[in-house]
Amino acid sequence: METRISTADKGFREWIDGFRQRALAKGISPAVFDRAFRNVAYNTDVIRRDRNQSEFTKQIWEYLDSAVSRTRIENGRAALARHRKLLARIEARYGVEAEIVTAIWGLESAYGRHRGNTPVIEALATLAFDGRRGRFFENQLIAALRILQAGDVMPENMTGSWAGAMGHTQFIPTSYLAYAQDFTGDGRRDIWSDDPADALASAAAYLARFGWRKGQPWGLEVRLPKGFDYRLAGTRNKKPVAEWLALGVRNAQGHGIPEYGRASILLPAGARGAAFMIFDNFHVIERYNAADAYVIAVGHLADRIAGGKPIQHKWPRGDRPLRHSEKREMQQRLTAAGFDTGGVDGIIGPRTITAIRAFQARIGMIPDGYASHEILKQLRRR
Ligand SMILES: [Ca+2]
Repeated sequence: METRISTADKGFREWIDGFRQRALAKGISPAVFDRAFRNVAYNTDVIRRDRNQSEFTKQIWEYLDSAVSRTRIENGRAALARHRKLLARIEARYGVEAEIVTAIWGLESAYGRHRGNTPVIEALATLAFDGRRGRFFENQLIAALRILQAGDVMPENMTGSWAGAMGHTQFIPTSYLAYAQDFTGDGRRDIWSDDPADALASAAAYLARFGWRKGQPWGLEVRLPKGFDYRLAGTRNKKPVAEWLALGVRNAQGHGIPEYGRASILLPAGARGAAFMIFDNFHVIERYNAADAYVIAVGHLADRIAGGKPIQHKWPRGDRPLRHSEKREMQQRLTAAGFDTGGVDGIIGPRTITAIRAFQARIGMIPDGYASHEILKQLRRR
């Protein structure tokens, strides 16, 4: 064990020497580099966490239970009240609602409580050396060194998650360089310190840059009419609200919906779970994190902080997630049955969803395109 660690450490030292040349060639000064790497060692904890990312993804309801828990809603209301003036000024400057900025803050760091205390240079260097996504992490490491060179933060204060996401709103270094704001006007873009002003402004600037439209919801829960054509669901099919209303779609209380713009219908757990009408702002939040569950959590948390209602529809809580191997098997069986999934990679993308829908339609199931155990069972029977 000791030998293995020292071998990794020796390799890591050699890698740093090589990387130093590449960093200097990209304009990092020797003094900044050497100061930043003064106490850096191969971080086995970072590697352990990188390898431990679970094969199972959480089901959306499990994720929402924790992401939009009672505690997070209450803490969000308190955070919004505590920083009302700041958030109002941020909303006025960037055009992003205070509740949305607060919700991102809540999900990224529990309103600043968990900003991460891993040294960012060490974490990124370890991940870049390790090689799994090495190029990505080396780019992040160069960006982190540029931040130090600009004097925004001292190396010892540049902390974050094990994967290098930093501060109140967990910016990775390249996003920081492109979008971070000095809202306080002291000449530093400080997303690390207790004062969240720069970090919250940075999150708002990021959403504004990707086209956030103030006044448009991220989405809202809807009721679908009996006999709804589930092939209309999915982000590729956008219609004005009026057209959805004409098809019988209503809000969760059974009423009409204002014309907020073009929208699509999202069924994150298939026809048996909640349905949402989502707008362009949904896709803006995706730029922060592309997972549907994350975007719904941000939007729904913002709604709850503002006093909105819980999600009304029940989730199919008995369903356990499909394993990666089961998703591959589903794709293999769909392909063998003549429904093209565009390959077998264990990822349920648009072509697999289209294939599932075609298969569901063939056997008389609701064509919601949802990859469930029932689909796999039906495929195995064939
Ligand atoms: Ca500042």
